[in-house]
Amino acid sequence: MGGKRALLSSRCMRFDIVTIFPGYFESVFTQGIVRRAQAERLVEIRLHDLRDFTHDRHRTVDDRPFGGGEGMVLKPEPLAEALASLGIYPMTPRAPTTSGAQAQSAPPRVILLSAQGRVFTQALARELAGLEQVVLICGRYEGVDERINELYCDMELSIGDYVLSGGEPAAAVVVDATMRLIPGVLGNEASGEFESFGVADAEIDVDVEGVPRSQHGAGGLLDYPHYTRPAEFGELRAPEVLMNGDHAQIRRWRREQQLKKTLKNRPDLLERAALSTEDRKMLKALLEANN
Ligand code: 6GU
Repeated sequence: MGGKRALLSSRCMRFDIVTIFPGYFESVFTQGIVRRAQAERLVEIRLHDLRDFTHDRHRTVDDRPFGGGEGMVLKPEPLAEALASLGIYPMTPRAPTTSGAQAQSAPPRVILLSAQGRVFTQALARELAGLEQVVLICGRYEGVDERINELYCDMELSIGDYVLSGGEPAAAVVVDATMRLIPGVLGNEASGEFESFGVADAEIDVDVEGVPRSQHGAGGLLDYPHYTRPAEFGELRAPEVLMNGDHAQIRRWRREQQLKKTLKNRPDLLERAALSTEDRKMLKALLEANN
C-alpha cells in the first residue's frame, strides 16, 4: 500500500492555526487518522500561540469593545503579527494572478472561524482539500476586531447554528473533515466519498435509473445503518437480508434504509438528492407507511 500511496499523493497539505489555546489541540491532533496523516507527511499542522505575538508583560490579546457591551474583543496587532510570521500581509494577493511569471505557490487561504461565518459543508471541505495551505484563525465568542477580517481573511466560517466559546473546536472540525479527503489519508481511497454527504454537489443532478449501485455513492442522502457480529445482540437480531449473500437485495435494502433515515432525521436533504424512479417508489411507500 505504501508504494501506491506515494504515487497517488506526493503533496503535503499544511494547516496553520492561530489560537490562544494551543493546548486544546494536543489530544485532537495526536489521535487516529489525523495523527497518522501527519506521521505520513500528508498533512502538516502548525499551531501558533497568539500570546507569542504580544509585547507587554501580561501578554494581552484582548481589549474592551469600542461602543461598550459585553465581553472582550481580540485586538488586531497580535493577530497581524502572527499572520506576518506566516508571510501573510494585508497586501498578499489572495487569488491566483494572471500576470507575468507563474506564482511560486498558491497563496494560503485565510479563514476566520466565527459564529458569524458561512456554514461549513462537505463541498467546502472538498475545496479546501485541494489547497496547499489553509490558515485558521480561532476567534473568541465575543469577537475579533473586524479589521482583521477585512484586511486578511478570505472567508468567515462557522460550523453550525449554535454558539461556541471559541473557534478551537471548529478548527478541529475543519481540519478533520478536510484532511480525510486528501488522497492517501484514508486507507481506502474511495471510502470518504461513500458516506453521508459524500457526493459532489455537481453530481446530485445526475438521474440514476433503477437500484443505484454502490459506485454511485450516497447521492446526498444519509448513510444506511451498519451491523457486525454478533448476529444476536440481546433481543435484537441483525437484519436477515444482510446475512444471505444476495447483493442486489442488500443494495436495495440499504438504499431504502438511507431514504428512511434521511426522511426521519434530515428531510431537507431529500429535496436536493438524486433520486431514481425506484427511490421515489420506495419513498412513497415510506411516506404512506408513516400516515
Ligand atoms: Cl467557528 N465559532 C464560534 N464562536 N461559535 C461557533 C462557530 C465558530 N461555529 C459555530 N458556532
